[in-house]
Amino acid sequence: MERTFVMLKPGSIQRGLIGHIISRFENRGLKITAMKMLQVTTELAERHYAEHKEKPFYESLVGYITSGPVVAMVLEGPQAISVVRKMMGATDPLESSPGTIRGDLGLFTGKNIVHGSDSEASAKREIGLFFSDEDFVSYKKCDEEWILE
Ligand code: IDP
Ligand code: MG
Repeated sequence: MERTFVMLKPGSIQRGLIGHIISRFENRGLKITAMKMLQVTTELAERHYAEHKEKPFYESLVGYITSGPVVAMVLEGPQAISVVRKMMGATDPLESSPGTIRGDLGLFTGKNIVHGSDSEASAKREIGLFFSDEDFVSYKKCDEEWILE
């Protein structure tokens, strides 16, 4: 099974959308294997968004992600990385289809309310930034036989 890193950005928490967004992933059949709420430090934000360091929006991006608590999690499932990216929708909520998380729950790119890894390499790197081995719980969900083939 593939693992991906998902982060509910500060707007999700402030707007009371934690449960709603997590429900979408649960309802899809993805399995949560690690999860925590935390305040992202500037140092962690800079490492997480290192690829965007030269972009004009970098400072506001780091400012937003450190502006309040986030909920970070690892989701597991078949092709979890692309499944989550499709569920999130486009980076710009105005370009995201209705039915996607970003398309249903926001209007501005700088405040799109969820992050998901964009590749296997990013997933591995981002999971490593936020979680250590002991944060993972290994368990079987009783609905797996009704979801997985
Ligand atoms: P992604 O989150 O869909 O992978 P990235 O290009 O990796 O998109 O950008 C990371 C985050 O930076 C986006 O989710 C968004 O919050 C923010 N961002 C990207 N492009 C812009 C922009 O043009 N203006 C403001 N914020 C942006
Ligand atoms: Mg990205």
